[in-house]
Amino acid sequence: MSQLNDLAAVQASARKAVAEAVVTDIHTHLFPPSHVQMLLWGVDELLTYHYLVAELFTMAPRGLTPQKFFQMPRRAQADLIWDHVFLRHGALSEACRGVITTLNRLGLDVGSRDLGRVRKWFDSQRIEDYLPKIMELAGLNYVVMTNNPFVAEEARPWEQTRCVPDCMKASLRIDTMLTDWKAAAKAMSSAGYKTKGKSPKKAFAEARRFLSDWSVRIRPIYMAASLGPQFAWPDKKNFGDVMRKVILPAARELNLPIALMIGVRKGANPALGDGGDAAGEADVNSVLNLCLENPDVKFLVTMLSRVNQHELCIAARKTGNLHLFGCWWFCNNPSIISEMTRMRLELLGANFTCQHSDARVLDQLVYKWSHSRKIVGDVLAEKCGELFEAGWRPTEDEIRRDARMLLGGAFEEFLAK
Ligand code: RAT
Ligand code: ZN
Repeated sequence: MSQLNDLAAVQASARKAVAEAVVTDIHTHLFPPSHVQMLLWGVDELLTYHYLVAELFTMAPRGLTPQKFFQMPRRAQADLIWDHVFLRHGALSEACRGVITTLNRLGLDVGSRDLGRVRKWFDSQRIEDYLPKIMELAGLNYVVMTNNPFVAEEARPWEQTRCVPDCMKASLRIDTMLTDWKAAAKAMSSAGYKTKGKSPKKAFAEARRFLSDWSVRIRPIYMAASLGPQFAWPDKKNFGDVMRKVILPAARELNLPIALMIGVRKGANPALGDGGDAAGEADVNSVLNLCLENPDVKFLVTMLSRVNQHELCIAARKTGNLHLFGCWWFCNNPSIISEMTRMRLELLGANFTCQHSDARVLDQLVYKWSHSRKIVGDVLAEKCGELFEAGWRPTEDEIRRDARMLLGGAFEEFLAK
């Protein structure tokens, strides 16, 4: 393939490469269809996304309390959000625009504001056809799920042999072990593991056996936890022992990277449920300490506070076992995605995963990826353009290779190394 010889062609090629790249979505909260009701999809689920529930309570009349809201049927909750957030106010937030983009890309007439018609259309869809349709619209090869063995409702279906489509891969969620050892020990003990005796050594060995059995059962591609801003390493007070004696040895034995999402202040307003968590600045040096102390373990890391992002890029330059991913949750907004992607490219080249969707509702894959692709395409065009002006002459293939790196290729290289 020949080198590109003018600036406009380089920039157009970068935008096209990102728009057309196959994407690997490395962190979602989706479930396989065999988990039946747990795989959320459709307009009522889109409208009651916890990002939008939180927005509703910034503008709802005082008489509408979260308690009242959560007691309502899903459709009534969706009606309230449609009315207050979309019709009575500007629908200007990223989460609102997301619903509009999704419906529009599905071919529905959102301009008419006819929620009844939209619902009718969804009622006529079948998940067997709808899942591949969404994967294709979003341009994904596969999504990584979040599979928590400590939630009984989630764990049960895995105990029967059920098939998971190739487009969904598992990750083993271990928050409970790290943040609430007592609860984890109790759950493992009810599942037949001897985690409740007097000897912590024996309990930790059993916990490793539990992880190993789950790893055989769901074949995860990494283990994952989300942690608070107080995350510290070395850690003597909180989860240090569990990390050292259970998680790190299991990561080595099972050859699984550990994904850490750091900076969430869980339950800042518990009344809002999933929408009640807040963000806090964490200590990046702790991330670096953990990686440097365990060079034989791979870490996938994302942080919630915008303030942490620059230092985190620098940490990733200091060690080969730290892979940065995604613009997580409150960072998943155009202005911040643009800033973070530009900064990461400037400090790390294409060796990071620029985004994940965190989709909880299948249909969200459509907007999360179409919005992010646009921003990442613009940033890549800018960076390729600057390199061209410096004298480099890339080929289209090279630009396509780099776009894929940002959207899943670097993740797969990291897993394989
Ligand atoms: O982004 C979200 O939907 C959050 O509620 C969390 O799920 C977070 O991403 C996590 O994985 O803990
Ligand atoms: Zn998540």
